[in-house]
Amino acid sequence: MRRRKRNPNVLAIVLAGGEGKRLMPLTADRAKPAVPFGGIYRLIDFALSNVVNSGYLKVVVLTQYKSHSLDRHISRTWRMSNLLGNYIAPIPAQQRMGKQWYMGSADAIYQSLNTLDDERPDYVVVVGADHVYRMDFSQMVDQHIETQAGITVAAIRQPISLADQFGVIEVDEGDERRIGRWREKPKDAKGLPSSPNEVLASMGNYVFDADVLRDVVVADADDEGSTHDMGGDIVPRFIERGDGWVYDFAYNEIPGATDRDRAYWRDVGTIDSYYEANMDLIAIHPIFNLYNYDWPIYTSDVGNHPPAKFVHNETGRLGEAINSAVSSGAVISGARVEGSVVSPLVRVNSFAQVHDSVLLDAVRIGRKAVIEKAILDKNVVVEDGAEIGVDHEADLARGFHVSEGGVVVVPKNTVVKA
Ligand code: ADQ
Repeated sequence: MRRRKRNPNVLAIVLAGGEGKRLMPLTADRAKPAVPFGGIYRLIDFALSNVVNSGYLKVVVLTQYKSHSLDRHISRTWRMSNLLGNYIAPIPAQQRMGKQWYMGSADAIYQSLNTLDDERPDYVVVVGADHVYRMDFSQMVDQHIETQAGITVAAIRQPISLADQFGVIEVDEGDERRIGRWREKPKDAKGLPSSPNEVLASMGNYVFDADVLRDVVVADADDEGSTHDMGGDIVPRFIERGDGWVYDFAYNEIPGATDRDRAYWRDVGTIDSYYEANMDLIAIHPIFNLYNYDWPIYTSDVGNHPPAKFVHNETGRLGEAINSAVSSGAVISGARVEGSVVSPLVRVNSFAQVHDSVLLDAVRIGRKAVIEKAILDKNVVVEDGAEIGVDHEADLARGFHVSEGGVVVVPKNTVVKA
């Protein structure tokens, strides 16, 4: 029997190399985990906050694709943070083991195995960096230790229509915590016996014994048929030998969280899901509550900005924002903002209207402009009187992206003419 320890020594590995193709154009020149979210955050802040709030101090972040803004954010917000100590280290692809960059996520771990030698953990928690949620990973580690699993995979119920985006788990008939069958992104998933319109989906978070993880990624690196992907190649190795266990996210306990809040998990993989997750933050009774200080979501990459300001203009027209989150340094002057997320340093000028939109840093909205259901990336300038999201034909003709759900995305630095 393998040796098990109490008060385990845990290393967290955050996989942050994702390209995020389906989030284009927001990922045109930043890695998906670096995509700004909720005004002042980047997507990776949720995974890292969960790691830190779970009590883990040794954290490595594996970066790769367009990692410049991600590295800058990690060093500004996380590595230098007094609160968290100096334990969070971004590790870029270093070509340690071969000539190429990381191939898949398993290769990223293989090429970083030296951190296991340095840190000598008993257990390794591997998590993605692309999701918005709160999770206490120590509860999953406790279960992993109790069941003596080879791998423990965190899972959540998701609509069957999304099955082809996830690793889909069928549990063992005899034991609902043991994985009977695993399929990575199946096109023809079967629903759960108790709920035919849902599947049990992997959240992309795993726990391993450190020595087991080392053995499995080394074996995978030698396997020429492998795509070196955690979900596609590593998990199936454990399922084949009946050694994969599921941690049901429904049991995740979070201090200070409502039931709805603690069950919240969004894979913001597409423009529509990214948009909806932003909207969830500003619901009157927030669907995901950023104001829970018992499990804070950390970020500090917000700069040294003055407070947000709302002023009326020369004609007495109010500058107002309702059902919205407005970040510091923003000025809303004689304009109306409704149902929107407004990032630092945004300016909205007189008689403009912004509805149901997400404005990233330093966006400028000119006088009498109209913005409806749109995401404006950093530094977009909307000239006086221009309209976005009002006529999708016109939006497409100007080269903007219009999502399936009708969200218009305007790429970084674009100047939008009237
Ligand atoms: P995907 O998210 O499609 O599915 P992937 O693209 O490998 O899988 O991304 C997983 C995580 O690894 C992300 O955080 C990403 O940023 C990161 N990543 C990807 N390639 C990397 C690389 N080469 N180096 C470093 N980091 C990398 C996965 C699982 C599914 C599961 C979903 C949950 O494969 O089984 O259901 O996550 O969203």
